[in-house]
Amino acid sequence: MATTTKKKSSAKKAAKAANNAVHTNGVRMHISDGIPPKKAKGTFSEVPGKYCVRDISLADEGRKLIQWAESRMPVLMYLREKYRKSQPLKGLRLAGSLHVTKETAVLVETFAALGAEVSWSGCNPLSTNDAVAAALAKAGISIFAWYGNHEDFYWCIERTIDLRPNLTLDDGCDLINTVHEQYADFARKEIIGGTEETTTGVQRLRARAAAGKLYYPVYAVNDAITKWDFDNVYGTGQSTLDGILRATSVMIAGKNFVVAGHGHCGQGVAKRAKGMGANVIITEVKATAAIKAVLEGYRVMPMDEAAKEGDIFCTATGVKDIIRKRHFLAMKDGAIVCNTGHYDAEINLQELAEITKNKRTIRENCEEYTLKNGKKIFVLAEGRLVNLAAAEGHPSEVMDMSFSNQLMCHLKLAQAYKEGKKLPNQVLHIEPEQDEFIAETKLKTMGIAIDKLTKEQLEYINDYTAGT
Ligand code: RBV
Repeated sequence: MATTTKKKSSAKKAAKAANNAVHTNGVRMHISDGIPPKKAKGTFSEVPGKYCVRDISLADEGRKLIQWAESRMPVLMYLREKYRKSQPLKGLRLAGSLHVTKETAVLVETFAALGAEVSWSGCNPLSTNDAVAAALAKAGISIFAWYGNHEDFYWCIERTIDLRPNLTLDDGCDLINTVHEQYADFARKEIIGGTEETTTGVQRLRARAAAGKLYYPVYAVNDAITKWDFDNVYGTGQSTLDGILRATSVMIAGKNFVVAGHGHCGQGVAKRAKGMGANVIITEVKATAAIKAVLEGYRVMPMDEAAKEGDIFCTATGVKDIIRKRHFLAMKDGAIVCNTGHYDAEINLQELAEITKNKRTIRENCEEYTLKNGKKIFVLAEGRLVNLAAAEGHPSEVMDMSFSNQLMCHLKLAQAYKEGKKLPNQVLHIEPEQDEFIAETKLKTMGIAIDKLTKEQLEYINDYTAGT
């Protein structure tokens, strides 16, 4: 008896040791104590410690999608070829948590082509393209992601941390938060730096840095001009309308389209809704953003008023409880409600449930709530980002610039590390030269030439004595 127990415990110890082994000879170095089981039932394609995706047989389908995206992401592909030979990321391990889309796959494979060992998870339960995830797994990327991952969201993130990353890439701070809250010592000692993709994530990061709780430097990729001025506006504008149409197929023209928030994302959604003939109504809390909306020709009013008028509602604020019980109660019968902000906190679905007598799925990503007052309200994609959950996220062409910024920031982190430079544990800004380079390269790939200032013009703009 005693011997068996001993045997069992030494076998357990050996398994643990194997799990904790250094990451050489293909043996993974787990920092968690073994691999805990995931909660989701059902069939998966899984190699413990290597990948867990929905169905590896979708890989060929996913590969074609990735190739399609590659052909529309010329700046990122140019950078891939430029650095392929010198392998600037060799010896580094990068963990990422960002929507598993065809565009993200191009970024992931670029990191791998430049020498990094990559592990990846999604950053939203509903944004993984299972075919793309399968293609990445088949190509040897360590990936833990599937569509509809509600139960094991953090399990997947933890599996990417098993790689003991030196670099992290976030969209919404879930990976950074996990590393900081659960592996603080590891974060302080072993992680060189990271990047953050989105507005809400950068807000979270700033709060963390202000509290003195940021343990490594992180580039705010979102704040690059070639990111927020394009991805947030044109990317969100197109993909959000795309998501609403795929989930509903309703006519946009003639509808009262309420956009909550007139920041970059809200501006994009409003522009495209207006372009399709909607009457746009904006709700805001910021006076300057509200004036901008007025001058764009939109009506601006509080949500309590807009709730009565809207046919379609889309939140884009990054703030919670934008649409709540009293708003639902005031809405017209048949109103459509969705969100395009990073988190699903903008529409209070708990309060909606409290006043609902019946709920059913009407079509993919479209749920009908029949209220106790008899009216029906339709919620898209469970209040999660409708552009990624119901459509494919932003188009490749615009992600080309966002992800080139991601790559260039990681190259900077790697270079600083190799040169022995210690960057401050702060939220780092993107240098203007990076934006210039990405914008110029993008223009070149579009075959568009622009003018150059002459020497005289340069002197003129720098001459403080010049007048009338
Ligand atoms: N986003 N990624 C995609 N196609 O891969 N689409 C949108 C894609 C990112 C975008 O950069 C935004 O900041 C973030 O998703 C919101 O989570």
